[in-house]
Amino acid sequence: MLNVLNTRLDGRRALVTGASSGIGRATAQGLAGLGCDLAVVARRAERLEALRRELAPTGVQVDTLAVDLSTPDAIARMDTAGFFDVDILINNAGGALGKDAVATADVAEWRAMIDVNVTAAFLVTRAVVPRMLARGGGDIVAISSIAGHIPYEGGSVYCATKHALRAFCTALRRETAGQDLRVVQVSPGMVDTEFSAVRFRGDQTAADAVYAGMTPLSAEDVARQILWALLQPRHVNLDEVMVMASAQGGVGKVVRRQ
Ligand code: 8X3
Repeated sequence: MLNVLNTRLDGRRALVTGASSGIGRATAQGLAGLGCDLAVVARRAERLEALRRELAPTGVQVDTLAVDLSTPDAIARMDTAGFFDVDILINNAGGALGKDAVATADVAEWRAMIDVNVTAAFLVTRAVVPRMLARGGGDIVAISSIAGHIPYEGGSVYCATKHALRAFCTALRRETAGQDLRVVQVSPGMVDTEFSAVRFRGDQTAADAVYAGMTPLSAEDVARQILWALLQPRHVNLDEVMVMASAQGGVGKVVRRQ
């Protein structure tokens, strides 16, 4: 008889970047519910503190560090805080800025996306992997996007960052195969988080229009995929998960209610 997975993550510790909202926050909540201790990172200290208070009843240890991953000392600060000594990394921080064509895009926004979506994700992984290998294994989960599979107009650099993350994770997966280090990529489509409000620079009307007339994924929907991958037996590596709302048939293909 095949049973659904019924395991927990007691005694393990996860580093979650971008944990103050959206997919990162929902994943942190889910991990805590499974008994996993947390090291959570985000820019907004008050949000991290609220998360820590919210998770107190679970009894797990929640260590918080307010840090902007695009700053030069971010990695050193995380190292000093002991945030790289973990069994699980949820590489979630990142986002899209703008939806402009290459000809008119804001170069500062390009740099900001590359700094967090690419450079910080790579550096955090670089810091964690040797420690995981020394401990005998671990799990790296990268929150990518369908934009990492299919580029679209107005998303040149955002899509490029997610393609870069995907290439990096695929190479890491090949390098560490057989060492009990699982590398999982989760690529969501449309998720109703702060993603679009940030992309449209706080224009909530434009952000709401993205999800008008359809039911997008929630942050919890994506977190569930992450937890599912982590709860697999250790010999099972769920390499890539692409997840979209049922109303989204692919990039740019959305069926909206009339
Ligand atoms: C989020 C999905 O389609 O806006 O990464 O790029 S999309």
